[in-house]
Amino acid sequence: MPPAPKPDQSAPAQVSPTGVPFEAADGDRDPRAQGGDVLTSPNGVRIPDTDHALKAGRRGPTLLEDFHLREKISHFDHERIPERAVHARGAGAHGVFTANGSAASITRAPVLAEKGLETPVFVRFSTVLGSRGSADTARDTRGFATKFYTKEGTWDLVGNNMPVFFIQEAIKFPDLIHAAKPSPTREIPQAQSAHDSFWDFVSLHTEATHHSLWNMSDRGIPRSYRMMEGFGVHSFRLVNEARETVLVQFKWTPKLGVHSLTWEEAQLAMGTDPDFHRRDLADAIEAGAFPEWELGVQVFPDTDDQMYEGIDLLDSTKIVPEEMVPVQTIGTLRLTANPTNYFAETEQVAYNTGHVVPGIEFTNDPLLQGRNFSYQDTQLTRLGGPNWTQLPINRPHAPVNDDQRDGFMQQGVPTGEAPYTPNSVDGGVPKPADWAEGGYVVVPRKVEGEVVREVAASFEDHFSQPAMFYASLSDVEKTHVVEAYTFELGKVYEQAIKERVLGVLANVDTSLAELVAEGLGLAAPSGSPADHLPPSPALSQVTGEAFPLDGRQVAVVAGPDADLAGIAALREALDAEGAQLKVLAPRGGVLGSGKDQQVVERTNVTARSIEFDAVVVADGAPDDGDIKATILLQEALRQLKPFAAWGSGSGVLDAAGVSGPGVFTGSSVDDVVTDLVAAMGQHRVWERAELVTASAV
Ligand code: HDD
Repeated sequence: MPPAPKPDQSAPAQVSPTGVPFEAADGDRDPRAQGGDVLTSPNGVRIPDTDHALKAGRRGPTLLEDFHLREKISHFDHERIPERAVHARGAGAHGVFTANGSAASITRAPVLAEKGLETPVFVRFSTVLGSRGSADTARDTRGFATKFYTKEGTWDLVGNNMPVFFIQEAIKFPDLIHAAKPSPTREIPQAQSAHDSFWDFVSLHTEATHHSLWNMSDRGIPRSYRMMEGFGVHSFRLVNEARETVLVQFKWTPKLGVHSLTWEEAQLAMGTDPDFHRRDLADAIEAGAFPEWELGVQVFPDTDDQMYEGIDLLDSTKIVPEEMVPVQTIGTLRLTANPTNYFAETEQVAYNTGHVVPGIEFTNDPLLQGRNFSYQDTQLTRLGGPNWTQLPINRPHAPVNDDQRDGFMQQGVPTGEAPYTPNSVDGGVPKPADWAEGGYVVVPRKVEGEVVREVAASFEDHFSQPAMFYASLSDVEKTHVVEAYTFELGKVYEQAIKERVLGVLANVDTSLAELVAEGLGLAAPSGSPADHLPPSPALSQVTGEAFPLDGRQVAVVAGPDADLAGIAALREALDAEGAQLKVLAPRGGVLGSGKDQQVVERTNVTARSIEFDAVVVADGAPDDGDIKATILLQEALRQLKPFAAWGSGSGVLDAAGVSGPGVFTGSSVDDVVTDLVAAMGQHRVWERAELVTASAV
């Protein structure tokens, strides 16, 4: 028998059986996924008929021999994989991260440090609690997970749109999720925290108070994935070329600002457009309105105690206010392409906090340490085995030569005789890499202490930070927090749980506890609100800053007699701002003819207020009091949306009772469009908030 050929070490470590290198993750089509124009079996055999089974006679029994029938149905039977235990509902997109070079002094990771370096990414946004088919706009934390395909290996930054987490230690995660997921008896409610066991858990684990405040704030119901911040939550350790270390916390800041839905909008969307966020993201990318975020870091000295000005940097229920330590921008993320196939990309993408690259290390945060075990472990079940990093969306863009072999769904055809290191049989490769060769060499750090099941005393402060958060909100945001608690606790059956939550709130803010108690018809408990740091303006979403309108939606109420030239002019003006105009009329079809002709995109039957960021009424729009049109206008009024009307359109607004701040009228489009655009840049007409009844929002 001839000796086995020596492996060619210059060849890619893994090639498919067809010889196609496994580098297709950035979009090259893998011929095994889909190739040629002819229908085939999974085996590649051309199929003449996929609608009729092979039978013994036209009316006779079906034959087991029909391999196409068997394979077609059997594959279908196995099409579903387990959904994620949490974050099951999500939407993803491809993009690019570009470093600006300013992190060069603190990390050796080129993805963050090398000025102008472009790294491909795949980002997945998600809700936490709902099942895969649940509605996007449930009140919940949003996941913001980014896979950086760096040349040094894959780095996963698996964050949320809130900078703090429910719990301080990973060991509590199963309890938290058991309490937050639907009840084990009736399996309700779906995608909701408004139930007994959730509030039971968070009131018994008061470390959850800070996160609950964020969840009950407007952050729990984002307007769009494109308008959310993202946070790495934990402190990470960055290491530079000189092996000096700092601690950092990562933050994504959206270029479009941080904006939310109202609770009424969120609830309506759950019924009328459960895919609201998924659609918004895909539509914006398809329209070329590529969402962007700046990646920033707060940098802290890597001291022995890992505290900053009394704030424990290892406690994931705490933040360091940006006014104390500013966020420094180190790069930009741009999402530029929708997935080609939802399952292959968004469903099969698998993140792992344990995936880091040289220059990025962990801290002792007990939440992070537990996560580093959990993510790898969960993929073994969810994706069926240890080879999940070989799936196209998960494949590293760095060469892989890992001595790992076999396992379910092995897709590579590894070469060589010696899958162990060191070896002499395969020419001594693969061989370990030291620091100079880019090896992941951990910078030594001192650890000492007794083996205990305890946490540091600083972990016991559960109220000062939620108190700071609440104090930092504007009045309208505080009102929303009160309403959210009142709604959620109103759905709780056990009086004792409601009272316990009120007792917790009394340690945060007296008026918050009193207002929620009043809404529930319960006595306000006495408490002692915690001392806290000064309010942090960075925590409020109502800033007065004007943001771009990319991907914003505007309805123009029209009809057969509407001023079509005016609508065309409005569309042009909004296009220039990146916003999209949708014509809304009593019936479908086309309005007018010639160059000003307008296609009706929504009718009074198919449209709902939640779809639009502003509503305009055209001159000549019907003022027949259609109840659906009136409801849309009145909802938009309560939702604090800007309005405009020209010509007779203002009469339609009057008839629906729409007036006051943020309602712009004139005789032509030119008269109103500047004010409309300016008001939309503020997201909502906040001055109207006090004029609409609290019960409506
Ligand atoms: Fe987690 C998924 C974010 C704590 C265990 N988590 C998951 C996803 C995000 C987060 C965004 C979805 C990833 C995707 O889109 O596929 N998780 C967080 C954040 C945490 C956190 C920001 C705290 C700072 N997670 C956490 C703990 C544990 C887990 C403490 C377990 C001890 N998380 C999981 C998981 C998931 C997951 C069960 C489900 C699907 C998956 O991992 O891939 O392993």
